[in-house]
This record gives sequence, C-alpha cells and structure tokens, in this order.
Amino acid sequence: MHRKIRVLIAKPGLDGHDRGALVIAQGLRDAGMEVIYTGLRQTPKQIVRAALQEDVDAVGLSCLSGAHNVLFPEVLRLLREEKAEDIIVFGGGVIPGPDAVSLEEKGIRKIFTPGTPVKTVAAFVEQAVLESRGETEENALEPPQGVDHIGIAVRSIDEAMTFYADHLQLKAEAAVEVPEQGVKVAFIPLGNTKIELLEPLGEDSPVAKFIEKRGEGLHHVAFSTGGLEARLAQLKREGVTLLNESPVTGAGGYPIAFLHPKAANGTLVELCDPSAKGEGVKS
Ligand code: CMX
Repeated sequence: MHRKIRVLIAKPGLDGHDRGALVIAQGLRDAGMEVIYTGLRQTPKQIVRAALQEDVDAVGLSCLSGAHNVLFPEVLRLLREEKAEDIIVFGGGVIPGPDAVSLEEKGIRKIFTPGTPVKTVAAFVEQAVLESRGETEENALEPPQGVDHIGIAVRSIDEAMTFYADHLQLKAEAAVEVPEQGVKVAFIPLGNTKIELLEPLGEDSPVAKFIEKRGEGLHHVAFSTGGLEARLAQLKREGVTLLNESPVTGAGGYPIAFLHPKAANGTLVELCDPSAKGEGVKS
C-alpha cells in the first residue's frame, strides 16, 4: 500500500490573505493527503524547517504579495542546501504568466493560477509524488501523439465531397454508419491525419441538432492517445467532465471518448486510441 502523501502548505512573506491556501489545503485533504498548514507570514527558512520536520513529500507555496520571484527560489535554494531537493515544490497566488514560466524553469514544479480547480492541483500533486517515489505506471501522462481527425458536421457527405474532391483533389474512404451515435461518417485521409465528415442519420441525431443550432461546420477535434481508460480516469480525478465515462467504439473501429466542451473552451474534444483498433471496448 502507498504511504499517504504528506504536503506542507506554506505562506511565505508578508501578505495576509490565506483563503486560497486554506481551500487548497482542504482540497488536498479531501483527496486523501495529510496536509500541514504553516499559517501566515513565514520565512523561507521556517518553511524549509517545517518541511523537513514534518517529512513531507511536497510543499505548496502561496503568495499574493508580489514577492514570489524572491521567496519561491529561496525555498528551493534552502531545500537544496539541506539535500532535500526531492521534495516537490509547487506554487500559486497572483503570479503573472512570464513569472510562472521563469519560476518553473528554476525548479518550481508547477505554478497554478487563480481559478484552477482544486482537483487539478490534487491530481498534479498525487502524480508528481507517486512519480518521484517510482510508484506510477510509466508514461501514464504522455501527451497525445497527434490529431487523429477533425470532425466536420455536414448535411450531406456527397454534397460536401464536391469541395474536397473538386477543389482539393482529396478522396473519401467508403462511408460507414454508426447508428448508436446517429451518424454516417466518411473519412478523408490527409497527411498524417484525417477529415471526418459527419452526416446525421435522422432528425434526432445529435449531429442534426448541432447543425440546427450552429449550422454546418467544425464539430470536434480528435486526439490520438494510448492508454485511453487510464487517461479518462486521470481526467476525471482532475475534475474534467467526461461525456463518455468509458470508451465506446468510434467510426474507425477503435475506442473513443468525448470530453465535455467546457473543458476546452467550447471545443468538443474526442480522445481515441487507433492502436486498439479491433480490440473492442469493455461493456
Ligand atoms: N461542439 C460544442 N459543444 C457541443 C458539441 C459540439 N460539437 N456537441 C455538444 N455540445 C455541447 C452541448 O451543447 C452540451 O452543452 P451543455 O452541457 O452546456 O448543455 C454539451 O456539449 C453536452 O452535449 P449533449 O448533447 O447534451 O451530451 P450527450 O452526452 O448527449 O452527447 C455528444 C454528446 C458529443 C456525444 C453528442 O452530442 C454528439 O455529437 N454525438 C455524435 C458523436 C459523433 O460525432 N460520432 C461519430 C463517430 C465518432 C468518431 O469515431 O469520431
């Protein structure tokens, strides 16, 4: 069994606002971690001493005073001095984008900006700690390998094909019907990706409703990724809403799953695993 993850949440410097720090502390506790909170106005030295005494796996620094560029690297320096650089340090607060990049370059593992869901922070800490202990599956969080296809909703595949064939000299593969999803689909191979034309099978089809509401056009982007089930479980832990809790078979014969478009600024994202073609999905 894994040893419980221990995290120190610390407020370096002079600002007196700790609501964010307390919310994160509670969120990490809810995720099953042991959390110690330093209280306000700690020096980097006090924070590092507490981290060592409490034998924590990670330190979360919260700073709203604008002194993050000095205080955060100082915590890293003191941890190195104590040969405790294996402790993961992450941060949050009012931190401008360029500062976040520079702090991450200096060794802060991740800077979270206001509005980040607490579950995202918890999932990050869990992943980073388990990785540093060698307790995670390798490659669990590899980025997607590419865009498998781009889905375009059209009223008629035949009519839409005149543009792709006559003007772009592209050819579609034979259309297939996916009655469970209410669509007829034609893939147009294009370099290392594909265009997927989606034609509704009837008025109740989700694609018919999409066209009625928004007109024909870009419907979804599909990223190819291995380990689809593990990735969906991870996304769920991170607080991302899934439209498919587990994979279903897509038009290409491989497992796919849709995420709620609010996860990606209004774009419907599909994750798919072409390498699992023909293996079927667990029911
Ligand atoms: N773009 C942006 N937003 C979209 C969207 C799209 N293409 N499709 C749906 N949404 C929004 C809805 O408006 C809704 O928003 P709210 O929650 O704010 O109301 C939300 O996403 C959920 O949509 P829903 O229709 O209520 O949810 P369902 O779980 O019933 O269905 C989905 C979701 C995406 C599967 C369905 O709408 C759909 O498009 N089905 C067709 C899937 C398809 O293209 N299959 C082809 C084969 C797949 C392949 O192999 O590529």
